[in-house]
Amino acid sequence: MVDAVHQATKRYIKKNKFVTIFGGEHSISIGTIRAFRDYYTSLTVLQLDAHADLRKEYQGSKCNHACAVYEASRTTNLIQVGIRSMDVIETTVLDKEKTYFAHEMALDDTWMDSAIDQMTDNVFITIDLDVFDHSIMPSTGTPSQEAYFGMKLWNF
Ligand SMILES: [Mn+2]
Repeated sequence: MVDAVHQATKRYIKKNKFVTIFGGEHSISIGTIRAFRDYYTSLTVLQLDAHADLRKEYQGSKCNHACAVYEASRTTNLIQVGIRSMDVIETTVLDKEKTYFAHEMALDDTWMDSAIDQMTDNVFITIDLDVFDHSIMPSTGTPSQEAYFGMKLWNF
């Protein structure tokens, strides 16, 4: 599936389309990011997500949604925003300088300028809807508690 998504995404980039992809879950980003990396040097991946998704492998697969940006963390300029959940193993991969945790974002909005300053000219944005507060987005596959990010983003 990852390879098929990779090839299909490349086809549309080649046609000069503005490629937007909707996945049933986050593993769709693995092949998509590969395709953008094929075309853009110094690619930034901006990930909006409650979860770090930095596991090298999960439940016997490197293509699990829990691994969605592991490869990107090795091959692109990955910036993670809204993170509030991860496994301890992911802290060995996570770049604290480029990770904006929800509980810190709620108290200090300088993260926005800081994140923008870290971006290159070519930015691929991936949004996991569980980054939003449950009150806005209640039916995600792996909901994460703590409502700070949604509250701050939407000024509730
Ligand atoms: Mn998530």
